[in-house]
Amino acid sequence: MTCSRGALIVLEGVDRAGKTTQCLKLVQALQQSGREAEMMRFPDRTTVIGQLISSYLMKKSNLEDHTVHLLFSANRWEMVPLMKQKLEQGINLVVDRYAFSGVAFTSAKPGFSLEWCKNPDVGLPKPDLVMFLQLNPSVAENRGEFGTERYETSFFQCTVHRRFEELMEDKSVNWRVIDAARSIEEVHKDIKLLSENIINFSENQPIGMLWS
Ligand code: DGP
Ligand code: NA
Ligand code: NA
Repeated sequence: MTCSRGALIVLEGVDRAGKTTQCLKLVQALQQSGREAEMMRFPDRTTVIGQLISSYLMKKSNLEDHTVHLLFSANRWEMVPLMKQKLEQGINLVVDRYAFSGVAFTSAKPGFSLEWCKNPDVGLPKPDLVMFLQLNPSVAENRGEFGTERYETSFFQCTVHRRFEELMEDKSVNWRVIDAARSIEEVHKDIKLLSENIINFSENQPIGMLWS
């Protein structure tokens, strides 16, 4: 008998803040405490749209900036039916990046306003909780060499960080800032507690619509 929905929990942050590690640990912890939980990530490089994005990120292809923004958004929209189905089945979804990365990364490019960037993602399932893994971009840089993908430069990441800060001023989204400069276990403890609380809080609430 499933009478309560799962929570939509998103982890955001600049590259190398530890999002993927923390998503995996959270899913594992929730499952160990007897809850249903699954991880998703965006971009999801496995779909046809995701493969276009992946090739762009690996610099194997060039795409016009507006076009690639819309592809990232489409890559989220194409997963919406599955996301809703899982949430309604009572499965908690832990998502590595979402529309906030979408806006922060594109609006870090010259000539792109926050408003324009948000538009294609308006109406996506609204996360019940968005945890921003806060890490100074220069500290992130010290965690090892950047990879060779597009966007992996310190200048670009600093601009992305500022865009995230602008997005976090929007109080219609349930943001929590997590100090990601601490150990993996310390960060995990905070994330787990916040997640358990929101799962209990959301189970009888309808799923909201992002930015609308
Ligand atoms: P990841 O697979 O998490 O390492 O993400 C790949 C890169 O793509 C990373 O630099 C962040 C960036 N990114 C993630 N989502 C979006 C998006 O929606 N739009 C843009 N422009 N970039 C994104
Ligand atoms: Na990356
Ligand atoms: Na990651």
